[in-house]
Amino acid sequence: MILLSDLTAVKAALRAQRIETPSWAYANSGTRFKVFPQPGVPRTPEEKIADAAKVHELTGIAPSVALHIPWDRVDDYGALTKYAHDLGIEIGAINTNVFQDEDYKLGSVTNPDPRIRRKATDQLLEAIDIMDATGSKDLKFWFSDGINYPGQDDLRTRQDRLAAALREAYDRLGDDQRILLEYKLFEPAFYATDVPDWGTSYAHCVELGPKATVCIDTGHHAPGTNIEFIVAFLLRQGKLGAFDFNSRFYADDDLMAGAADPFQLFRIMWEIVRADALDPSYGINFMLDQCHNIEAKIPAIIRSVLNVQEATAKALLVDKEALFAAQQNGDVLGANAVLMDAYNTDVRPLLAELREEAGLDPDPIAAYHRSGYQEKIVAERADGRQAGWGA
Ligand code: AOS
Ligand code: ZN
Ligand code: ZN
Repeated sequence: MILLSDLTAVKAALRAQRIETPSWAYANSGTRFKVFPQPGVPRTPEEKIADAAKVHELTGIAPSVALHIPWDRVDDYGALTKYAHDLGIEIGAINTNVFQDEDYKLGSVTNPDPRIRRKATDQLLEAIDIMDATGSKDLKFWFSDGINYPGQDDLRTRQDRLAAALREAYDRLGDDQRILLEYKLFEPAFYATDVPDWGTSYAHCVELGPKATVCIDTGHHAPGTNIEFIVAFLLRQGKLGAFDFNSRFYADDDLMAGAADPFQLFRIMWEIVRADALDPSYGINFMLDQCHNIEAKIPAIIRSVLNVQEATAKALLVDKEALFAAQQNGDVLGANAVLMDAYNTDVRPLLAELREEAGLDPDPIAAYHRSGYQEKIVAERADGRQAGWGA
């Protein structure tokens, strides 16, 4: 039973929610088998930012866009930041791409060749210069580094090389900047990845210090992994910095967040709500990391934002007192029922009302289709190119 006063608090929490969209999700990207190009996709970082601003305009809760360097490299980051601000959004996390250069065949920061390690580390430092110029607070590292065969390189030495590069980057961070260290079980390395799991990321972050936290990409685990346990554990340690939300059926599928398993997304958001970690002041960056290969990109990103918002609304509706009481009493079925009641609530009318109260269209996807924006970008952006994979 939800009281009116509770509903006011739920709405306030939802109004404060922030989700960051990734620049690369607006561009052409897909699988290694085929990238299906779409008309109207952005050709420049500015056009990606414009699309992100459109998503924010329609949803009201996506006021920042993550950049990926060098995909989004420009000459003047101050001007790019001003361009974003003029459109009503911020530059979010700076992602470093140390996986698409020929030199990185055997790794970037863990490469056996010190020259290549230097080059990769310099790229990490360049990203901090970009943070200084854009006002971005988050430096996100995902290293594709790893090996394909037993014996190919020394597992332990590679950890030492990784730690050295991370240390150099960490020591260069400003007071209000931090590292988000993402992990991934496999791909492109198939035998051993250098940061394969949350434990490895967590240990490096602890070694580095308070300005290093873990980024959980929801698609980066072995099938069946209990991701909400990882969320709860890292929250308790104060080491959860960010999410890369997407969904998957098999591996790193990068599908729309909440599409494959909305219940999992709800369980994750419940741990966030349970820890009072939803508000932006807590410091978690709720990002999307997706590739839209066959579906229209901007509507897919809007759908993902709405899916995260729906999961959050359901998590906020969990009757905490009833849940904790049932848990304390050992009432297994009762406790589970409290959680399921919240999950099974249709929150769409509540969210439509919330949007109307904020002066937004209650149906952001329909509003996008009516807006004429898609027709405009298709007409203006002939020669849309692949700004992500294979660029
Ligand atoms: C790669 O699998 C990771 O999810 C990274 O976050 C990566 O930087 C991003 O997907 C863009 O390729
Ligand atoms: Zn990711
Ligand atoms: Zn990924």
